[in-house]
Amino acid sequence: MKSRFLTASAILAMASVSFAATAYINQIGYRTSDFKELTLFEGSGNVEFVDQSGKTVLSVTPSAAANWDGSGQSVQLVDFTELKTPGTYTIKVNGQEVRKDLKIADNAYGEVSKALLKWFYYQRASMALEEQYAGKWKRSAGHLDNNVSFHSSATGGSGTLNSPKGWYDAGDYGKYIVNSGISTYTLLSLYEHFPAYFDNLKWNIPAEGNLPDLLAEIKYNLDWMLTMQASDGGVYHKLTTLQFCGTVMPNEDIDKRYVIGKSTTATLDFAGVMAVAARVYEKFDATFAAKALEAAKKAYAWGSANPNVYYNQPRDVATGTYADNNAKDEKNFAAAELFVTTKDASYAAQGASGAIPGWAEMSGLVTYTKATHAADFSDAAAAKDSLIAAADRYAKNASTGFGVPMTKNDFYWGSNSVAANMGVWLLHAYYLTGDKKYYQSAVKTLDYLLGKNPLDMSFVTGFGTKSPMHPHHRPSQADGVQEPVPGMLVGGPQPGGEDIGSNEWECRDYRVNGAPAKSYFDNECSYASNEVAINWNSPIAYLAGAIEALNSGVAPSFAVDGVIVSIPKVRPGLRAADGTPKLRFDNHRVFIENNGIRYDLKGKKLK
Ligand code: 9MR
Ligand code: 9MR
Repeated sequence: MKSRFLTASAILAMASVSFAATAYINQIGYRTSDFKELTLFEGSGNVEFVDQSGKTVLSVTPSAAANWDGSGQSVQLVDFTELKTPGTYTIKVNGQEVRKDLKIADNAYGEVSKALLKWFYYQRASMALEEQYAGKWKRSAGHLDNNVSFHSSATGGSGTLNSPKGWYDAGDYGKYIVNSGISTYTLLSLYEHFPAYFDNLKWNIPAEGNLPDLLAEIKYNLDWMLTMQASDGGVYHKLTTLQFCGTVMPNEDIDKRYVIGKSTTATLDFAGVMAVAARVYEKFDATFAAKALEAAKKAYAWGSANPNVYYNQPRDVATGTYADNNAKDEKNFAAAELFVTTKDASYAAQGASGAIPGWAEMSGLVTYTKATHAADFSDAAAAKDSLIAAADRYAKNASTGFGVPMTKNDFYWGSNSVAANMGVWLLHAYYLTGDKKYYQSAVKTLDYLLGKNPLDMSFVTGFGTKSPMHPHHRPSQADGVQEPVPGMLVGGPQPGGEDIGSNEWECRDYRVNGAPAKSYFDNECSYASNEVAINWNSPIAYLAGAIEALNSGVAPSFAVDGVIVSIPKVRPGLRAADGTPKLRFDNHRVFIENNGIRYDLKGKKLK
C-alpha cells in the first residue's frame, strides 16, 4: 500500500511539473526560412511540434537552463529553425500540450509592420480620421492648432502661431519637437535604407501627391515641425495645453494650447531631421527638400550660437518635459546629417558612441550615420567598431538566458523601445558585416516584443494571442470601441512605479520583486508601463519593416559592403538598352538582375 501511494504521488508530482511548463513564443509567427527560437520555463524532456493532422514533425532537446536577471527565471532555449512548412502548430512538452498557436508564414511580419506604421496616421492632429481609412476608429478632427498662443517661455514669439498637423506624442495630445526628432528620424532612415521596398508598400492612408505612403505619413509631421521654427532659426520646444486634459476624444479637448519654450535640444534635433528630409524628399519634391535644408541650416546656426539653452518647465505647465541638459549629442547628430546632405566641411560631427538611442540620447544615431558613410567620415572605422562592440554584447546576451539582448538594467520607462532600438542596432551591425548572427539576434528582439517574454503576451495592440487591451491612450479609452487602436507598442514592463499611488487615477502596486520584466499592468492607469508613444512605435516599425524588406528580394540602399549608396548610381555601366537592371537582394547577397539573368556587382554573370 505504502509503496503504491508513493508511486502515485510521484507520478502526480511529475505530471504537475510538466503541466506547469510554459513555452514563450512570438505569437505573430516566425518567418518560414528564418532562425526560430522559443523560450521554455519549467519544462522537462523534449519539445515536440505537432501539425494540424496530429503528426509530430519535429522534436527538439532544449538547451541547458540558464537564469535571466530580467525576470529571475531559469529558462531553456529551444531552436526549431528546422520547422520550415508554413502552418499552425501545437507545441507539446514532455508529451503535454502547452500551446496551439505557433504560426509559420512566409511574410510573418507583413501585416504587423504595416499596422505599426499606420498607427502614425491614427495619431494625426488637426484632421478627421475617415471611416474608409480608420474603420471603427474613425473620429472627428481635434486640435486644429491654427491659432496657438505663445507662452512667455517661448522667447521671441508674439501674436499667435498657425501650427497645425503633426502626430500626437503618445497617450496625451501634446506635440513635442524633441520626441518628434528621434521618431521622425527613425522612420526616415527606414525609408532611406529600403527605398525601393517602401516606394511600393501601401497601408490605406490618404494620398499625398506622388509620395509613397511612408513618406506621405512622415511629411504630415514634418509640415508641423517646420511651423515650430522661429524667424531667428531657433525652434520652440513643444505645443501643448498647460495641464494634461482628461480622458476625452481629440475634438473634446478644447483647453487652450500654447507654444512653450525654445531650446537647443529641440532646435538641433529639428536640424538633423530636416537635413535627412532634404535628401530623402529630393527625388519627389525638390521645393520641399530645399525648404527643409534651408530650415536645417538656420536651426543649426541658432543651435551653434546658443549651445546651452536648456528646457526648464515653467511653473504653470505640467505636460511632458523632454528636458535634457546636455545638447552635445544633438549637435553631433545635426552636424553629421547636415554633412551627409551637403558635404560642407563646416558641419563637423564629433565622436560616436555605443549608447542605445533614445529621445535624450542621439549619439548612437551619429554612430549609425558615420559607420554607414565610410567615404564621408574619417572616423567611420571607429564608429563601426563601437557599433559592432555593442552589437556583440547584445548578441551574446541573446544567445543565452531568455534569448533577448536586454538585461535587468534595460527596464526603465519605455523598456520596449529600448528592446526595439537594440534590434535596430543589431540590424545595422548586420548591414555592415553581413554576419547573420546579428540578423538572428534582431529577430529574437522582435520575438520578445511579440510574445517571447515572461508576460507571455504581444506588446502590440491588435496582434497576438494576448495583447494589451487597456493602454493609456486617450482615444482608445474614450472612443467607446472595445478594442484599442491597433498597431500600438506599449511602453512595457519596468519597476519605476511612477504611476502608483492612492489618487483615483493612480495604480495599485503592480511591481514584481526581482522581476523588472514582469512589472507591468495592462490598465489605463499605468502610464509608466502601458502608455504608447511615437518614439516607441518608430523603432519597432523599423525593426519589423526592415526584417520584411530584407527578405523581400528588393535591394536595400546599403547594398555595397553595408555602405549607404544611391541605388541608381550603382554600376551604371550595367544598364542595358533592352531593360533597366534591378538591384536585388536574396539569401543575404546583392546582385543585379537584368532580363532574368543575375550578375554580381562587378557585372559577372552568376549561376
Ligand atoms: O496622460 C499623461 C501621460 O501622457 C504622461 O506620460 C503622464 C506622466 O507625465 O501623465 C499623464 O497624465 C496624468 C497626470 O500626470 C496626472 N493626472 C492624471 C493624468 C492621466 O493619468
Ligand atoms: O518617454 C518619456 C520617459 O523617458 C520619461 O521618463 C517620462 C517622464 O518624464 O516621460 C516620457 O515621455 C512622456 C512625455 O513626457 C509626455 N507624453 C507621454 C510620454 C510617454 O510616456
